[in-house]
Amino acid sequence: MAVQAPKKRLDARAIRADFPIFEQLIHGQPLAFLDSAASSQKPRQMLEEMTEFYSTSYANVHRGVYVLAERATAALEGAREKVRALVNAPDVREIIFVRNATEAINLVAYSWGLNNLGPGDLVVVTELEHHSNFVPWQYIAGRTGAKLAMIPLTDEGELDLSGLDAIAAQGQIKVVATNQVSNSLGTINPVEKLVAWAHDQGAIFVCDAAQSAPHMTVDVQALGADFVAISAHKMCGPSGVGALWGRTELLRAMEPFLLGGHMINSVRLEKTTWGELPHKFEAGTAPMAEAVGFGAAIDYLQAIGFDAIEAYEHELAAYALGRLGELDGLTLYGPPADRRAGIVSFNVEGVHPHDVAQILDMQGVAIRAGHHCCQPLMQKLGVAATNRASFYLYTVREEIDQLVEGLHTVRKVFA
Ligand code: 7TS
Repeated sequence: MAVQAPKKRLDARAIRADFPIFEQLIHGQPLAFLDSAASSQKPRQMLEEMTEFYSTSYANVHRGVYVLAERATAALEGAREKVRALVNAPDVREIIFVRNATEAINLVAYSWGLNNLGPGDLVVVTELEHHSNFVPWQYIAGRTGAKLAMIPLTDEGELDLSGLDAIAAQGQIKVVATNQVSNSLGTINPVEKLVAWAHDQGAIFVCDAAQSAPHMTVDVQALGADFVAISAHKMCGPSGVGALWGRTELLRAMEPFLLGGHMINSVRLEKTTWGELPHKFEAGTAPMAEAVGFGAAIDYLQAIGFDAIEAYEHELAAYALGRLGELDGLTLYGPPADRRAGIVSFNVEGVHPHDVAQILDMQGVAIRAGHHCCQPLMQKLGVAATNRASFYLYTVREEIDQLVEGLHTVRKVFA
């Protein structure tokens, strides 16, 4: 994907000063936090807005007629509008607050899948999926008698679209579910192409945008997808909240996912009827303060600009791949820098990823080691685990240098 020069360049050092986490030393070293794909750090602006909400405007929403309840409701609904604008959804009622991207995908798999899948149907995912966009589909396919098919990967860690016709010949494709950016390899997937293919088959397209929405513009209308899932915690927001966007006509036709308070229209002994969108899918007390934090995080990221963030992370990925390429005995996974987001996965020959990560931790470097919730991908790569370094708008090159220094130490320790 060609990245155009951003209108304004991002100043990572200035941005970093907004993040209190970097004010400490870890094992006596500056913190090189290279695990933002798992969860991002939080800017003071977001933390302050949540504190302000708890301190001045907190009450349960939608139920009260008093001032605080009205303020809290306005804050929650204001946050919903910010999410709508973030993803350019046509209607704010199409934004459902959920706990995270995992819950968003489960909502679709259960509420849409249970009523729309059956024997002879095909659910298509990819070898590159996070378990969150694999296991729910595998399970619901199993429950309904549908089959699960996978789009395979090339050796460079990109989706191999040459076999799409062969997949389509296996059954009636009803769902295509893929991520936009891979959390393991950083691969940027050709989602628009896959959406067009899914629609040609008469299928819906579910986009897991957990790793794209934090780093690039995600426009649901431009994408053409039917559902999009995001998590706030990966994009400078708090944990415990995420959003599902879905098309009105699909959401209206779906059964609810969770049942209880707030999601009803009327409850009688004989029958309960469901509330309007988005409430039908928001049973129970909403993640109010979390939504406010999510909104503040969106404001923060938009003020910097997603074009600038994306371009900066491409530079970091290229820098990291270059520096890691200097090391002997290191295997790098995934596509070249110009076709990946700010994520690099690698293995050090003869050293288990957990040992690598532990030695790096002693030097203040935080990376992830494991299967990254992508066991089908690990199987394809022929490894049990990898090391993964991932970047965000506050990442500076010195952190990548610190990683490379740390890897030299790993090599010495295990020589
Ligand atoms: N989809 C992708 C592509 C992800 O990377 C993740 C989380 C999820 C879905 C699930 O998000 P959640 O907020 O519901 O947990 N990825 C990672 C990771 O790479 N390391 O820890 C979590």
